[in-house]
Amino acid sequence: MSRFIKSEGWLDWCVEPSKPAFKLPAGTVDAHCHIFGPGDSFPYAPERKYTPCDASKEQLFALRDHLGIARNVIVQATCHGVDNSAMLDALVHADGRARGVATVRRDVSDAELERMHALGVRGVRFNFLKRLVDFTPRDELLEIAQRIARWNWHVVVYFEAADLPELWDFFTALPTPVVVDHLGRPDVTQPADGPEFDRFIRLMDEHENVWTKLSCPERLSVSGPPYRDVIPFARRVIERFPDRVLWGTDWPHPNLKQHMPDDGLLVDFVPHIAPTAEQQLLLLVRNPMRLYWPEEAART
Ligand code: 0GY
Repeated sequence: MSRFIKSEGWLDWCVEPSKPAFKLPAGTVDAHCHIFGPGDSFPYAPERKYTPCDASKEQLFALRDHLGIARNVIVQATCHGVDNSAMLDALVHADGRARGVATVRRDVSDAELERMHALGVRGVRFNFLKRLVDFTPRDELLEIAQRIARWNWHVVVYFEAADLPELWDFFTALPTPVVVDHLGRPDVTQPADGPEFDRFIRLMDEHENVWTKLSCPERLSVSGPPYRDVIPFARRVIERFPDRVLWGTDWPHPNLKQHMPDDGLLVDFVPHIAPTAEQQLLLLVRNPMRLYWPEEAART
């Protein structure tokens, strides 16, 4: 029995996902997933906003193999705060098949950044969702971004579409590649060619260092599975920026309220957003390799 009690209404990840009908290309990278604990080995942070069910590295690697994924990018989950040990432990045990995105504060030492780089961390995440994190001053974030640029890391940003105007100047001042989580979380009840999503497209148009993840249809969708209402948004982005998009499962899907997706069906969603073989190769293999394993990408 874990000493941690899950948040009320918590939905656990799907234990028996289906085998996808869509065959992922060889070398596919799941560029957005998390590890939760297990809490007894890697305790959840006191300042966390939710307490999840456990989701261990072994369970993540089993899902990877079941779905036909080759590699993972493990993004530090907010329930672990700035203690990156569960994520780093997963990198250590991944046989080189995982990279990480950490959460740090300005007091992180250069020695710690160096250590994390050696273990496979290639980015930091800045989170702007009030339900997930407390506010961090922009000057602190900018200082972190300037320091991590030295290791050729990038910044992953998570925000809601309605907050983009206020965050625009900060994002466009960042000196690194900037990877936007989950298509910038558009309101999919608005048109994909409407003013709100136009603003996001303009961000990517005007700033060639901005990338995005075509992830989380299950989180963005209002109509529910099979998430058809998300398709026009993802298609608009991949058609315009085919070499700056990533894909990820978002396993173990924190904080979903209505349903838990079958991860096999999330794989089967890929050809709906990336219909051509060329788009699939860029989205699933070439782009994430360029960002997370550039030394290998250069050889292929
Ligand atoms: C996601 C989305 C969420 C949570 C986190 O680190 C996290 O806690 O990222 C969310 O609740 O929307 O990307 O997994």
